[in-house]
Amino acid sequence: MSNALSTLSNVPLRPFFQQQLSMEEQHATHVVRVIARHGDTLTLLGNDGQSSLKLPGKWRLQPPEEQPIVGDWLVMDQQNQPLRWLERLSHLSRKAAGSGQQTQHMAANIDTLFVVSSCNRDFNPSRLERYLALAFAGNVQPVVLLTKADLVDEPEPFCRQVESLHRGVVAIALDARHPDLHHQLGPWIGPGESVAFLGSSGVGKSTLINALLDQKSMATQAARADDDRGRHTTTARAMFHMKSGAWLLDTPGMRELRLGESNQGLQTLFSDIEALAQACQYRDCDHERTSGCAVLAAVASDTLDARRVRNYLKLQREQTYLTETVWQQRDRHRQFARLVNRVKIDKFGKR
Ligand SMILES: Nc1nc2c(ncn2[C@@H]2O[C@H](COP(=O)(O)OP(=O)(O)OP(=O)(O)O)[C@@H](O)[C@H]2O)c(=O)[nH]1
Ligand SMILES: [Zn+2]
Repeated sequence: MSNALSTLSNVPLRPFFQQQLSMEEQHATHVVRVIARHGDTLTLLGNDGQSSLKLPGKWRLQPPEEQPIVGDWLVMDQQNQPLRWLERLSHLSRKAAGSGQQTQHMAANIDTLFVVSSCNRDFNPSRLERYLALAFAGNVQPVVLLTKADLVDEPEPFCRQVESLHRGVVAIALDARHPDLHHQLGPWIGPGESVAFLGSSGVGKSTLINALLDQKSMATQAARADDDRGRHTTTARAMFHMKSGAWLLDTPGMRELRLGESNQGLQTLFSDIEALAQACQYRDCDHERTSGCAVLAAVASDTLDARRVRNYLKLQREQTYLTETVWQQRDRHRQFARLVNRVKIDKFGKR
């Protein structure tokens, strides 16, 4: 099965993962990476190439958050059976579109999330904040790529605006079709790095990805692999080699994400607002109408951007909505119905 395209490109395992292996394990086991998952079947890539593995019973019975996902590193014994997976460096998850409460565990061990927006029509700081929160929630470094820089006179102000959203956020304005792309993204796409792209439709994600991917690796994306019984199966991969030696994680639906359930991302992104809120007069201040609100005072004195506060409150409401249980949701709907009834009675004097 071994061929140059489908091996781990000779990049040594990162120290973060390496140090999780005992001395004994370093001799008696090997690690492989999960590069796709379809139902209970994992596609694995190791130094010997690609293989399939039916999820062992001990894992199948676990809740989804305790099962291996794309990007995980598995420790395999000498019989090629999985022992465990290594602690994750990062973990991107989202709420499944349209399915209410379900969390989808998208990818593990992504180093950089390229958040793609364009300098013109798509540019929207509130949407960018949503993506940044998602990256922070998963412990992934976000890098904002502002495409279509060639279509505006001055792309720099867009970059400054993005960088003002959160300390340390890097924004790069570029033409996605420019041959110099590899150089511009060089710091994040070195050998062994794992990256993913995220952004609205039409901003240039496919253009970027097609330029960066190793096209020969794309051709093998539906590679045939042996499953655990030696049968041949056809598997669609979710991770691809880039020309630079980095890994691209790309699954259908990966490019458009909604917020996950972790509150951590919002806390990181809006830490200044949360710090201010400590000084609000009431602990349950809604930062909208409550008197003695330190956040509103900061907006009034122009030291805090009103748009950011609005987006913070909006994303927080969304989060609350996403994480409430079915029972809490039912309760909220009932309360709302009661409120509507009361208004009707007040207004029309009848039910
Ligand atoms: N002028 C210019 N055009 C660009 C740039 N990036 C992308 N485009 C064009 O914008 C259009 C949309 O680009 P895509 O790469 O298909 O966008 P996408 O984000 O993949 O869109 P979806 O596939 O719908 O998610 C194409 O016609 C690209 O050639 C850029 O930096 N400058
Ligand atoms: Zn307040």
